[in-house]
Amino acid sequence: PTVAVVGLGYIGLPTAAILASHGARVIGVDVNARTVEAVNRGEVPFVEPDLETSVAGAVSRGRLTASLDMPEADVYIVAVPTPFAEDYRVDLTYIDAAADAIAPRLGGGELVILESTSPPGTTQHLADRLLAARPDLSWDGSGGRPVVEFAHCPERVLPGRIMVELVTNDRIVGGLTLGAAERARDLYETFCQAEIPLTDAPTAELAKLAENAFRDVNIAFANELASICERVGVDVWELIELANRHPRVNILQPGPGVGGHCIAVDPWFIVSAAPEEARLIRTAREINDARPAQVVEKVLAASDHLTSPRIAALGLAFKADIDDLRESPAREIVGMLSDRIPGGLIDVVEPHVDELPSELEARQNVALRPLESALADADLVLLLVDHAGFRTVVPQLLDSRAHAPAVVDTRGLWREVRADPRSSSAP
Ligand code: SAJ
Repeated sequence: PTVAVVGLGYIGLPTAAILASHGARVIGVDVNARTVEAVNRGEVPFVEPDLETSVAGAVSRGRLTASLDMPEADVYIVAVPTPFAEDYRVDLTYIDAAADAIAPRLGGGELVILESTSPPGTTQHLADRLLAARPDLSWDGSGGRPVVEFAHCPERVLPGRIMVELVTNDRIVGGLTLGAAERARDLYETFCQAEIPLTDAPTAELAKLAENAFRDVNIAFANELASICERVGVDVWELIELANRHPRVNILQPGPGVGGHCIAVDPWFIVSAAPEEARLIRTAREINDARPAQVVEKVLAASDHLTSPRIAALGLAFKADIDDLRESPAREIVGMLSDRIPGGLIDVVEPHVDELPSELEARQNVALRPLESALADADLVLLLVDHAGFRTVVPQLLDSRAHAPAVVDTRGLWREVRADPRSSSAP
């Protein structure tokens, strides 16, 4: 089939590449001309292991092209952002724009798949909008199949492991009709080696949100334990390691907060769909959102004996070994520290980016620096992201210094460093 993948971001581009390498002819559509040009050169505009090889191969074999214009296709996969608006309700602007661009291209018989993470009812909303624009293609309900079919097939891949998890993760498919679900399953089966259970669209929508809310609640539990441990003087990392020796206990890791564009966002879609009922899910969000400010207080306490402290802030990405800065707690912490310590300096070390995001770049007391020189000048070392490159290198570099700086390790990466009485564990 010819598949149009609408939105060439972290999900759309890997999906386009993997479909193209499994027999489909794929046209990737994006509103960003630089993205379209990069893909047509076989390049990838962000860091994701093995993605570039896959894209370059599909482009060179003529299976994958990118375009600013919506093509005619047999299947449309919508993988556009679903951010939230001010009141935590979903912002459907991008989905609506995709629907409006697809509508004039339809000839009848197409399958439209929504992959974007969405609140219950969004697939129906997409169908309603498309068919309102094309009443000639609406199903009159008089038996047979609707002319255009709709399904929700939420992505659930982990950034950093996308090309593996596209193949190995089970995939939920929810159709507005059974026929739509079956057609979507047949397409995903071309590359997905795991199981693909079928359900209805609202169940698939809520299942995806529940998965990310589950993780958020469990991270909030770990973060709450970290605060409790701090209060009673217990090492939270050791505590979790010991508790997890129980065969039915698996506590996640505390940290500086929850970032990324999924786990920090999706639970709110559940809260806004059922505000009275979603009490635990809302509280978990609030606990995780409170973490960055707690880290800032901890850093201030550890540096209050210094008039103009120089801080090496290690990591800006939202988690280890990726270059994605979206909703990153590290970024928020650096911004808050810059406000709270106007006389100090914050040297940010982020080996995965070449420049600071604009809101940090604009600040006089924040700079992007190489690891070695940032550590050499630091009064305080603040570990924000557990990038592999920081694990052993930083303790070695710190050991080589005549005067050891204070250490605030928000990820528990350097347990051996914390043997130093001036250093401290997670806040
Ligand atoms: N984090 C912790 N402690 C932990 C685990 C994570 O503080 O023990 C933090 C991370 O540092 C990061 C945030 O949580 O800031 C989220 O990271 P993550 O690795 O848990 O998840 P994402 O956002 O990269 O990807 C999630 C995944 N969802 C689940 O594991 C249920 C992925 O499978 C989804 O496809 C993705 O969201 C998505 O797109 O929805």
